[in-house]
Amino acid sequence: MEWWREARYGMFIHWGLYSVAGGEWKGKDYGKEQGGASAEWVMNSAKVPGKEYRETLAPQFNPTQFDAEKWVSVAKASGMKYMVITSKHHDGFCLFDTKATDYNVMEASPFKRDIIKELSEECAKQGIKFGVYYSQFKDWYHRSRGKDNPGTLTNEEYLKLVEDNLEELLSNYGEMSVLWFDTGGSDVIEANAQGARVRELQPNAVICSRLYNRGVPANQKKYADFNSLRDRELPPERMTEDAETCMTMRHNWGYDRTDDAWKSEKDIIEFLALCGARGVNLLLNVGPTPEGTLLPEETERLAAVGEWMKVNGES
Ligand code: JFZ
Repeated sequence: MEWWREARYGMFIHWGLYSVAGGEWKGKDYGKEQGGASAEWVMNSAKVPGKEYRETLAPQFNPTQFDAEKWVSVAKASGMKYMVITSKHHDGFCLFDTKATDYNVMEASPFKRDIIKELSEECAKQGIKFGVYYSQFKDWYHRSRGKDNPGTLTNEEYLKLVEDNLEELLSNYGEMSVLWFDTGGSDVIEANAQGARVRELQPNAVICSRLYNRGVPANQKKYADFNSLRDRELPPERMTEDAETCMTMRHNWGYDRTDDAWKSEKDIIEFLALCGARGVNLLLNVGPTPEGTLLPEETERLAAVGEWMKVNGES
């Protein structure tokens, strides 16, 4: 945990097929729904069958402007010490080279570049710790969502997919520093097995407690609200716990074409300072475009934090 405790501030990246949709499906905007659902949830919100979602979006996923060197440099200049990217979000699409499903960037999209490989190598080069978000429970493509959307795999096959994906992510990309599981729901036996595999293959990786759906203790509702940390009264006995919060720069995590709810530079810096004061790491999210770029609104904010960090951050 040593590096992680010192790291304090990292980059979260939500990127995938949903970025192509940009929060819209058939002209309707799904990215504005408050209280959870946002652009990266469009498949679920618009009830899109897996086949249709894939056939519509995967052929369009061709982010030719993607440049790992640029993204990692921007993170580093902002004072960030680690990076976590969605290797597979709830839509099931894999941004890495996997043999376990053909629903991946190499086989299903024209891009045919292993995004996880390029970013992990660049992070190693620039001295930034690298980790992946992996949606181990929700997978609207491979797993059944009811009889209208049966999914491509049985539940047993799905668990095997997770096992195989973890094996690949933990073996093929050098040091994996974070395994950011999300929205737990798996039974404890599955979750234990997945956690144990991480421990075996990458003993130093930090594992997100959402593997067990423990990210948000029910009796700590204030804890759950990313944007109310400033109002949160942390009981003294929790002050020494390892904790991380994540915040996105506007409403959505994934790229959204119309979301203008940008947080100000001041808000972000204040929030980061507050996290620092309370010993909580901040994973600040960007949602890159389908072309593979960060938005100017994002790079401006990251640069502003970088200026502040030069004076106030620890190196
Ligand atoms: C989850 C995802 O569903 C979402 O798409 C995004 O990846 C986000 C980082 O994580 O959404 C959550 C999960 C938990 C809470 C809020 C959003 N929570 O506990 O308040």
